[in-house]
Amino acid sequence: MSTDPVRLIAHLDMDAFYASVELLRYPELVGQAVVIGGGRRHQPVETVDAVTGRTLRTFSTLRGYVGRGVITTATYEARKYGLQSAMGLMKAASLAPDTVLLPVDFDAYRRYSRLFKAAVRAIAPLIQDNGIDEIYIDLTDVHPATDGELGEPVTDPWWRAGAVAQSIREAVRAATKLSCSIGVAPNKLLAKLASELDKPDGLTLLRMEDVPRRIWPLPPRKINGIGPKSSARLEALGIRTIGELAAADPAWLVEHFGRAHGAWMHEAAHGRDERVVLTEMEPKSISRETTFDRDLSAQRDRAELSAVFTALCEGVSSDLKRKGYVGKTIGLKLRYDNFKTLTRDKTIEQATDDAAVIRRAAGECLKRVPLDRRIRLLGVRAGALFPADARDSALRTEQSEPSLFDEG
Ligand code: DCP
Ligand code: MG
Repeated sequence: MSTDPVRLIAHLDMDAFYASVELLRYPELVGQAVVIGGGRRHQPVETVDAVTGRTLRTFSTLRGYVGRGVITTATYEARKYGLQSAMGLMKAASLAPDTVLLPVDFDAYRRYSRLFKAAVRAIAPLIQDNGIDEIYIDLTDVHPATDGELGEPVTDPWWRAGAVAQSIREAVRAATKLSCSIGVAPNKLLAKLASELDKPDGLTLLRMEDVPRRIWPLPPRKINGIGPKSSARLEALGIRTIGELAAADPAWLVEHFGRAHGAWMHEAAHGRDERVVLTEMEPKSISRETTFDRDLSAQRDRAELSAVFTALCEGVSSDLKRKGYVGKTIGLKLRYDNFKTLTRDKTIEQATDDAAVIRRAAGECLKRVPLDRRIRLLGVRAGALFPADARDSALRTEQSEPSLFDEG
């Protein structure tokens, strides 16, 4: 028996993600077959009813579609007709011509992606970003906000993980009005398989002992890492389920698929996976500084100092924009010719990535330091960072609801 402590890893995947985001702004389409994949010409046409003053929308359908577009995703209603991601729109039109077709709006999907990830992070900070609509979450050391029903601390780690996963689902829904599916398992491989088992809006706990019953009947291609080629190859060799793969002789697999892939497939089929959740830390600050070739005097070299100062602020601004952050504190760093170093910070009203705003705030910091010695180094820093998208959506949410689509 293994004495390794059990890890509890969750995989969260949003349900029919692009389509669900679109349905938030077109609620009249809820319950209908809808695919996302059109271009601008498939934008719904809005007319105002002269009598009632109500806005009516006319939607494009797949009927008569000619072109090379593909489906990015389909609502679950559309999936009943066999429509699915990556299918050509012309083929989809031949299967279900009355399906509504909407254009893609990646900016909206990215905003919702940021929102749901921030909601999860507030509950469980150890997150691995795994694409626009999915993340891995390490729940091993996360405790639910409340204890058991009788108030006693809960010791069963699976109960705990289930409670935390449930609160994550609720937080995602509160932040986005969207549903997701979560699988909780001892590792990433099984968690990803588990999140699909009860989609949509599912929560599945998958213990190691559940693998034969719930995982082994599935086709091998469900395993992340067994692509169409390996899958076809396995099928040709007579292996149609993960269970059959698990029962196959590892040496025989190695013979057909090479040492690394063959051995890995054997482990995967048994639900074994040691990979850790790779969290990416957000940067705490972004800064630029420069050491002058010769020490500068604030009085005599004023023009040169000022030009360098402005360039540093512009550098910080472009770094922020490139990385997609805004900062709420602007800092100044000064080193004198005697190597004494000073810093000053200013918190600004609204987080920014704008060079002129940074320059103004840093200029105010500069007024708060003595300038009677020569200066050896000058630096500008933006701190208290957060993603620029989060600021945008927070601002919009304050104004009105539903607000994520109201772009200026
Ligand atoms: N996507 C895409 N092209 C693909 C697959 C997916 O553009 N071939 C986009 C659209 C999806 C999003 O990525 O909405 C997430 O992919 P998923 O595989 O998670 O699919 P969905 O979230 O749409 O559906 P599900 O409920 O099955 O997760
Ligand atoms: Mg999804």
